[in-house]
Amino acid sequence: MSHRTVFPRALLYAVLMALVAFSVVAQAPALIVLDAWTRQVPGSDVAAAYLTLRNPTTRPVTIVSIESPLAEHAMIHETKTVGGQSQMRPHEQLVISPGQTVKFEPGGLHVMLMGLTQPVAVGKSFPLVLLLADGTKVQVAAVVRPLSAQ
Ligand SMILES: [Cu+2]
Repeated sequence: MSHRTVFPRALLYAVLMALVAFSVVAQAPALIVLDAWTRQVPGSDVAAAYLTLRNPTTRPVTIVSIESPLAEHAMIHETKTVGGQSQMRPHEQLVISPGQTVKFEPGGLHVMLMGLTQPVAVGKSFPLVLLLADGTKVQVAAVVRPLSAQ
């Protein structure tokens, strides 16, 4: 067998393996995101978003950052009551254990959206992008609910 016939076969094999790898990744999401929403706060340029994260894999999943085209800056915050006072603190990295579900909800973990670039009407949604430690980006649509939503 000459070198000329071997090379294209190797290339074809590499392309096929890449396609197989891609389809495996597409079938097994690294992170399941459910029920993403935010409260509309008229006149405010900050908002908190909530969601539920589930790790369906057998490895820990680490969220390193969150972004949204709607906000100049987004980060994970945690509300804690210290000495009877409610305080918010940045929560740097969030590690979700295999099989674990983490709920962001009012009074606890939330996505802090700062510098909102445009108002979003109740009932509409906007993208939130979660960046994982392995470089994967997970995009979800967060629904805007009225100020009274719990
Ligand atoms: Cu906050």
